[in-house]
Amino acid sequence: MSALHERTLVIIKPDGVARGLTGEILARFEKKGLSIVGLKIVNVDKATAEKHYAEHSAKPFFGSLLSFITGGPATVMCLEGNGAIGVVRGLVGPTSGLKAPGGTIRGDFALSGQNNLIHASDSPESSSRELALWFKDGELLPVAKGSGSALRDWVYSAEERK
Ligand code: FUP
Repeated sequence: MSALHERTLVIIKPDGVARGLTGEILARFEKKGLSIVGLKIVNVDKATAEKHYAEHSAKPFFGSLLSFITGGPATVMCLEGNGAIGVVRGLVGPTSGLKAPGGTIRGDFALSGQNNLIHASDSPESSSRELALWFKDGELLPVAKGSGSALRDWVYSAEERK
């Protein structure tokens, strides 16, 4: 896959959905020029939550993190675009809503360390693992070939699209 087609897994966590921020958050990604290539709303089950946060299983906050993420519907999506993983992490901001600077999603809408609205993959390895965990085969749009995407034709220069 070329750099323009980098994909990342993003979750609007139960606090974001319950607070009515799904549209606001989605709009930020769309306005940046990222493509939504998968999108669904789910009640997160405990087994999926445990797999998703496996790297934190030994941490003291693991139990409360699982309760939080399974506590209500979450919006799960796959975003695609040039450098999508790093770009989305930048838009999301640092983990704590208290420390995240204004202009980032967490900085603008969160005041908590745990109820921080959103998850975004932090590396290509995490993205591959997380996309396979949250989306079944066939649930994501295939990569549009050539200049098949009108969005891409305007978001990127001709050179970047080659
Ligand atoms: P991030 O990559 O910014 O989403 O953050 P981490 O992967 O380090 O942490 C995953 C989630 O654990 C965070 F979104 C919030 C939660 N967390 C806590 O609940 N307590 C803590 O002390 C640290 C993180």
